[in-house]
Amino acid sequence: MSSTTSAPTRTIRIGSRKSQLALVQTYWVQEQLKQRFPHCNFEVHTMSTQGDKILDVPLAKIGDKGLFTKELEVGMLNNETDLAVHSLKDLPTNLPAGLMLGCVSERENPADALVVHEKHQDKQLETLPKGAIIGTSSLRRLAQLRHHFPDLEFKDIRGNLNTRLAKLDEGEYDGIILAVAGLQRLGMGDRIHQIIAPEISLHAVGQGALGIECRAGDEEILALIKALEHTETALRCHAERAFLRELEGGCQVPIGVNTKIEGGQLTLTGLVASLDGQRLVKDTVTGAADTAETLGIKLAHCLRTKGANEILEEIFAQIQRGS
Ligand code: DPM
Repeated sequence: MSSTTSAPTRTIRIGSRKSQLALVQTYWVQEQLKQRFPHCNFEVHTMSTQGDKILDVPLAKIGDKGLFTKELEVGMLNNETDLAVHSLKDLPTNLPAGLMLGCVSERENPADALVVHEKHQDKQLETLPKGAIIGTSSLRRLAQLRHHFPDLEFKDIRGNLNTRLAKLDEGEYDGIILAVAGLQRLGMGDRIHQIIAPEISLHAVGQGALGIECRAGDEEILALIKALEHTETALRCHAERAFLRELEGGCQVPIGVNTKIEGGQLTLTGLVASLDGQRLVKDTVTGAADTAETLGIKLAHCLRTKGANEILEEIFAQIQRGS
């Protein structure tokens, strides 16, 4: 007869997509959790999502809700995994019943970057030749860049980061637009040629931060993942997500944001753009940082009265027609 006094090692199962970027992010979370909770065992379970399988269709036409997250969510609801690590910008603002956003980690630079073909090493967005082809499949980037640089051409691009960079290097594009955070996490920060200023292009909601999702009310898991939360990033992202949720925009509409917190005050700037870049509706609100969600909702209402409604309705109709 043997008895043991130490508690059995608890195994926590972390769901992740299989892409290189997703795995880098998930291993980072796993390592952070291991350091803080050495008595637990953290196991990574990889899964493919719809967004990983459909590579030949422009993102905006597939429909957006949960493209990169659904399979990971099913895993948690079926009790096969306990938490899931996402790029926060890919996590829909309305989560399935039974799940919650349990943690927002510290944000990296949320801006977008221009990466150019080697023949344009001395150029910037402002100085690329007329007709230069820029690769992006983000409607948000497309609309804002078209607005500021009407002489550039834009072409869809899909695939993971390495595939996109290869297409650029082979000469299919003169430049491509990627998130600074993604390039940096993959150790490819040296490919960043120009960081795009917020005056030119506002970033996506949640860009640069990781979101950890778990079962709603799973206090044991929440206590673990809350240890990785970065309060300032969380407040900023809660304001951004409330703004997007209130506009009922999925992740594939031309909606951009920018946030900062100074002296307890949160400033949120948001924009809705028409696809041709002709119309940009933009405004800014400021208020106490602990009222983040209220600020997001307030900004959404401001933009609606300034014409955002009309633009969004047009875009949903255009996407449905498949144009
Ligand atoms: C979402 C968009 C894109 C990703 C749309 C947007 C970019 C698609 C494209 C919602 N998700 O930003 O307006 O350009 O074709 C994605 C990336 C990252 C997370 C890559 C990227 C890394 C950065 C981060 C794809 N999701 O934006 O270059 O963690 O914020």
